[in-house]
Amino acid sequence: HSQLRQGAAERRAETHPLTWRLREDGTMVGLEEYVEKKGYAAVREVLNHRTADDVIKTMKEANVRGRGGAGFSAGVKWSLTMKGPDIPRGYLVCNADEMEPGTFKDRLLLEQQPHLLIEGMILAGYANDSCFGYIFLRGEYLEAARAVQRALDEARAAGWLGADIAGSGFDFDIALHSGAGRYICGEETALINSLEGRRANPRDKPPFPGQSGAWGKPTVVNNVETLCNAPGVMHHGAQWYQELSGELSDDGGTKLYGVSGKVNMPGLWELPIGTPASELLERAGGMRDGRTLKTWLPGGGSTGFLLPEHLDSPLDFDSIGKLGSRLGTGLLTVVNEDQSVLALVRNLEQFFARESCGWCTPCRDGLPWTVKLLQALERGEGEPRDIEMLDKLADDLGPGKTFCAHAPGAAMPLQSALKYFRDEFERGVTNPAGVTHDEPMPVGE
Ligand code: L3W
Repeated sequence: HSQLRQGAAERRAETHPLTWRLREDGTMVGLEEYVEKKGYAAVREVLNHRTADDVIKTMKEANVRGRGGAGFSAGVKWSLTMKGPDIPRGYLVCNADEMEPGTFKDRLLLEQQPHLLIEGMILAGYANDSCFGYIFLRGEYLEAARAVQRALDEARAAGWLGADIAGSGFDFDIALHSGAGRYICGEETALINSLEGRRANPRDKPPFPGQSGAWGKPTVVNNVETLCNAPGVMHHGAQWYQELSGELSDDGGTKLYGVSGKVNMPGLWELPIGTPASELLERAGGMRDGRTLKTWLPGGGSTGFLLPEHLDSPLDFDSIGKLGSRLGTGLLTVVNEDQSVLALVRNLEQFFARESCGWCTPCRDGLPWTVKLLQALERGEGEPRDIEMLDKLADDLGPGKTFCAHAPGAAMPLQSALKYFRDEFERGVTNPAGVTHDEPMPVGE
């Protein structure tokens, strides 16, 4: 298996050298090097010789699933975008507002492979008949902003952006828009509001952005890593992409996986999607200083805790979903035996409470309440009813009760911690009188 995985990653590098393989020295791949490695060849070919429907069909066949965390098929999303002679042309938006706790994959792609992203955006723009593209970048990503801006200038000067790209008659350009550092702006409809200059509250769906998005026009929002898949798929075809993951997963392609926590070598690796978590942990050099793994989050703070016994599971959307968690961003947060899951969950819920836009009641009021109860348990001042209340809150924050996935995301680590580490919560109950924590909790404390 190990050989197979290695082989697939190598094959990608050999057959499509413009691959996003990240560099040891962290430098950016400039235009000259990118073009030397067949960069923008897919754009020239597709824009001149293939139809938008053909691009969408190929993306569907390749089964490129959204790498922002939800795993929705990119090809299906593109096929659902409203387009046609009577429909106004809309926008293609790259969601580069990476702020998920424990997640740092898009930053490295943006810093090192901005031309790959631009090429992916041109292809996506063409497939969706978009008139203009935006890269919505997390405000704190200054190095990424420099790299992306340089690449946009290079691409424009070379005729890969602007009017009549590669003599095809297709006009498309891209602007970089830096956000102001709010997690909720990563939610696609909040992002659209923010882009329009409005307050970043999520919108109710449907209508999905593909029907009515930025300025009421059809808008496709895709994650950085998702868009970086398009040039390879269009250059080599769906089958090539499928073979990269081979028997490991029904999902096609590779995935950027990462590990953080007390391991010997925290980092980021591009591996075939479906690689088991155990192999990733091995690549990270195992636990540091003889520590024992207690639990792990598979893909950011809005996913559910899993146990060491789940390590052999393939890291793909369906396999992790079957375990009651979500693949999310695929960057593992590793927790060792000396760490308190209760404290970790309190920290995450504090983050989610602070980052809530406040639009929906369960999220606005439920998250600070959750933090208050967790803090009381942490201090050892919990009341007997607190754990029951946390169970109820986790349920009330769950899917279907809010406009967006912020509260359901926050519920996942809480619910799974209550399931697997209930003893830690129970140890915090020492206040049978129950009068200490009825005052309101200041959010963001
Ligand atoms: C057309 C339909 N489009 C769904 C589209 C939808 C969206 C995509 C996924 O949350 C999660 C969240 C975070 N017609 C459609 C349709 N779509 N049905 O598919 O939609 P959905 O609702 O499954 O998820 P979402 O609202 O996009 C994403 C979690 O990801 N998360 C956060 C990651 C944050 C980062 C970051 O900081 N960069 O990645 C990580 O797991 O909690 O649960 O485009 O329009 N019928």
